[in-house]
Amino acid sequence: MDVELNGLRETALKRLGEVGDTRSLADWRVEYMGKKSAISTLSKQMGSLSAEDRPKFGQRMNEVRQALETAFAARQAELERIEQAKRLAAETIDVTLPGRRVPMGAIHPISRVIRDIEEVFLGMGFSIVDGPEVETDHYNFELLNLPKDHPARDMQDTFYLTEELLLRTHTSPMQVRTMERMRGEVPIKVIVPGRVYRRDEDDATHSHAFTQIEGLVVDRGVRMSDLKGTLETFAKALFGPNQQVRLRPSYFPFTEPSTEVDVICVHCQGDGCRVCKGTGWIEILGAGMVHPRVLDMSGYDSQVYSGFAFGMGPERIAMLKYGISDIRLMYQNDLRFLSQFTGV
Ligand code: FA5
Repeated sequence: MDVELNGLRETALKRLGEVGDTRSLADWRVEYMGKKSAISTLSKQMGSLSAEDRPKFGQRMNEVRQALETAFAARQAELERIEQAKRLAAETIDVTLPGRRVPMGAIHPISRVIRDIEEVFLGMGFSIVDGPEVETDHYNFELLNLPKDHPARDMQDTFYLTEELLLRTHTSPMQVRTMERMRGEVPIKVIVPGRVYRRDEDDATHSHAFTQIEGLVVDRGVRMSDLKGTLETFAKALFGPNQQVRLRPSYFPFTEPSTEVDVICVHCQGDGCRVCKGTGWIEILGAGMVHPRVLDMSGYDSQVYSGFAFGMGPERIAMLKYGISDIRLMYQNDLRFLSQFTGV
């Protein structure tokens, strides 16, 4: 039995030396030290030995077991070291290799202009609010002083969904919705960016779906000079410090007085060119003092409160700012056009 034990030990250690990876090492352990290993079988046979030989053999058996355990642990540590070294070598990163270029997207010129405009008004203490694109006739027209038979309804040809529901033709219904939400509280200072829809023929300067940014300020003692000052600050921030604004009388049913607002033509700096049709000025928005009737209908006593409002088209402003000749370019998603705005 002793001889057998020695032979077993030799074979096990020899095979251990041949084991090349940690997975085969696990197999070795099962084969030479597991429940069904030759050592286990031998130990079960110990019962057949004489009482005198049994402890001696038991001791030998433990020595062999111990020797195999130690050899196993050493081999395991060695193999793990080798495998880790191999893994690290395979994962080596060459930090001197040039990087792969990640194609950069560009912010769409309309989004860019909206963000720029939002920045300017946030800086002046305005907050930004949102409103529904599917609107009621009531908010889009009636509460803006445009009853059903009012001729000025023709100024904005409308997509109706039902008799009462429509796609909003402008962001002005948000004037009323904001005042209703504020329930007579002042001051109100908001801008409302959003999509609007009109049955306009698409051409170089018109789209049937476009963007507007509404502005509304309501408080005690708001005057026309506040409107002009606000728009001047805005125009200088957006187009440069030498910019000026010019107010021309106009008509909107929901403001009184009403005005169209021009800035100095950014192409010729006011000298007169093809873009500004020789006038030196370009119109960028409509504005005015909130009509007393609109204030009263929205829960603000027009004897106590006053306000101004304006509505601008970011597409037209983007065209001016970036020299875009046709509004339709901004809706076609042609990469040759869009990629020009990386880094703008
Ligand atoms: C209005 O829509 C008024 N609600 C603006 C307003 C608000 C006046 C508050 C007074 C007080 P208007 O129809 O002019 O006004 O449109 C405003 C801006 O939207 C225009 O200056 C122009 O920049 C833009 N716009 C109008 N129609 C189109 C169109 N079809 N395509 C692209 N932009 C347009």
